[in-house]
Amino acid sequence: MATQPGLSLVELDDDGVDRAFRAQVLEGLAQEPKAIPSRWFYDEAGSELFEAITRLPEYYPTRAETEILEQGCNEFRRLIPPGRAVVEFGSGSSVKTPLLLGCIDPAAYVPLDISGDFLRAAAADLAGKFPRLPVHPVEADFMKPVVLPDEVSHLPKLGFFPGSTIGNMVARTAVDLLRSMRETLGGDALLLIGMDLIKDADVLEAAYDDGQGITAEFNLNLARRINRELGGTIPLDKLRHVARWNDTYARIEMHLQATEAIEFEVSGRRFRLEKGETIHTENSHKFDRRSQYTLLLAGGWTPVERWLDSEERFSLILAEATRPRNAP
Ligand code: AVJ
Repeated sequence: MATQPGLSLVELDDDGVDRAFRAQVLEGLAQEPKAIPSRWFYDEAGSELFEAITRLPEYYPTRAETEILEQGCNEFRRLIPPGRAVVEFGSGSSVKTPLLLGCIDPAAYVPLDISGDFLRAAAADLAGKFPRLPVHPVEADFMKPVVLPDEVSHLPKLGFFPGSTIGNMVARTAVDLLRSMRETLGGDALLLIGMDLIKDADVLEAAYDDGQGITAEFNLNLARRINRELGGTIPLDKLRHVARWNDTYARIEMHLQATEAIEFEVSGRRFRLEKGETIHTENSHKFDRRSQYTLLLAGGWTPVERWLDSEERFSLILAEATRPRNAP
């Protein structure tokens, strides 16, 4: 079922608690090994902490991707025809989105986000920078196919999914998302997607465990949010931030690890962590060219061009919706 415009997305229960948040936290803490989806990092404090992460010396992805967007303008213009509706998955960054829009002569800009507040702020910011560009924000869960506004239904689309957010998903979920993007954007669409690259484990682990402890705060903020919104009693001082490279799955994993055995409550239910046990809070998959191509092709997108930053740490890929045809 495609998301319809105008429906409220965040369902609250009688106590004003986000139903999906409570359900996923309780389910994730009851499971072994314990895990909570990383989407719940991004409350207001979490979003501000992520902004601070993007400015850290160790966290290269934002700077590397911005460099590609700055350097690639002429090539984007050559490969992306004018007159497209740019559909951004996520509410948009004040730096990256204008770089792209300023390059390619789009006909409209459609930011998609589940959070109406972030969405309206980003849309207003953008409208100020491009006063003649029609902006149509859509409050939607982009993990599902989205019905785009009538005003852009006749326009060919360019999907924009920067930041290597695709890396937060395991392959099955990433492929589901790519396929649903193709459904949202149409058979004549293009997709410009950012994907972080495999590199030395030391460099990756430092990017997710910085010297100032901002990423640790970002991770711990999830436990703080659980305590505040779900009546939790998690002892924050007995959890430590862990970021480790999992070479088998080519991903950085973030965990919250108990420094001693702890017991706590969430929404009236009791949980226990043994000393050293963790709650897995995030995957950030890293790619090489082959794994990128496999993932995109599995999701119905054929790569057209691929750019790296000058230090070859990050990549941006342009792909086109794969046309149905016979293959051997
Ligand atoms: C916003 C999902 C791309 O995985 O690098 C940064 C989030 N987590 N530091 C990433 C994040 C810890 C980030 N993404």
